[in-house]
Amino acid sequence: MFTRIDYYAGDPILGLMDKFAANTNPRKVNLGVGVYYDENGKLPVLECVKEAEQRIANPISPRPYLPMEGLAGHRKGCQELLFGRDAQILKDGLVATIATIGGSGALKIGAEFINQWFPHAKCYVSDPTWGNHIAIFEGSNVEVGKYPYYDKATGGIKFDEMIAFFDTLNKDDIILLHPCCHNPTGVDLTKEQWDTVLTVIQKRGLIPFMDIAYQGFGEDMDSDAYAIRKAVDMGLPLFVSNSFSKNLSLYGERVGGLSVVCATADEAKRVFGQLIFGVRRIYSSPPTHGGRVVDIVMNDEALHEQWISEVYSMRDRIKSMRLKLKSVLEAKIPERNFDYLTKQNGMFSFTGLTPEQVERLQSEFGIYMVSNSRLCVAGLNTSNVDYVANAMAEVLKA
Ligand code: KET
Repeated sequence: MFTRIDYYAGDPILGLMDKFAANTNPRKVNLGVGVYYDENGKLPVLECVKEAEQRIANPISPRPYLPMEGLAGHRKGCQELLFGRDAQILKDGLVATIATIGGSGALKIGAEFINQWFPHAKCYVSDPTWGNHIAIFEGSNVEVGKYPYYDKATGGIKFDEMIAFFDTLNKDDIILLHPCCHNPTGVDLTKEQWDTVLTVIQKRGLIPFMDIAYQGFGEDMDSDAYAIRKAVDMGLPLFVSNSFSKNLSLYGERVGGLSVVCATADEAKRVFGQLIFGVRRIYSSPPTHGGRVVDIVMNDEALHEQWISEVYSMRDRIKSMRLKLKSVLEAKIPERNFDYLTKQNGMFSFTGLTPEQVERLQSEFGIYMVSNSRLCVAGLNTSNVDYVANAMAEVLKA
């Protein structure tokens, strides 16, 4: 019956975790998946999360079905983080927000909505992008195309080409954007460039879909949301998927949100209804635990403040690792330019290593990065950064 079923080649990012676990090299380093490890190489539990967990556990509370849209406090937390606490659109009821199963769940519900209500729209993603963007939209029968983005030659952005490309697209086409900490390149648009991008989007009647999975890891919570808030100021329709996997270190709890900014409160009500109907027919309603943690941390003033400072210390540690990696590589290979390491933002660095060099790092040194040369800087620490830098220098010089 099932012999005609294709074998699955495995996921290029998540598959690395199994390979890493199976490697017996005591010096092995995991720089594959986008996960933040602390200075001791451990996955942290944030202090604000520990406190929220204590409150949830004392007393242990029942587990009812949540509403299809998730907890009100989780949704409010997403909205205030993305649009700002005092945003007028929130007061006016223009935003339909649901709690989702991670950022991935938000993308999936958004893709299903687009397929149903904008069946002729194509979705354009940056070249390159997070591979699952393409899989999720295609999996919802939305046709996916690529727009010019990363410029290999300069390590910057093909900005003029990108703008010219947007200027050829059709009304209602979806433009998937990374508001901060672009995955996989770490190369972000400047504020001025965002303004230009959003102006073309507005002029051609395109719909921005902003996927923000690293808010707080770039500059700060507000600056990282610049593109989102600018689109709102310009009165654009807008989809935003957000993830708490990284900035709350809650990967396995699968918490995120999907927000759709509408022109009127009535539109927002219609969209909200269709989003929760989408949830109902895919997984019915979200789980309780992660939503409760998000609700507590986002809505308790003191815990929220503590959370922000914890995110910023993760951000700063990543930045210090960028500097350290750069200085060792520069000393080893003075003729090569490693400025990209400190110019790029967020968890990732696009190193430009060839697939063969990435493979050598894996087999000879037990160092895992994605085959497209993406290195997760958040997996480095003072104990392994020299080892990684030396290994990189060795494969680069060969
Ligand atoms: N969007 C982006 C841009 C992203 O990098 C990830 C995860 C997600 C959404 C998904 O978020 P989640 O809340 O986990 O559903 N990226 C890392 C993990 C992965 O591939 O799933 C990564 O790129 O390594």
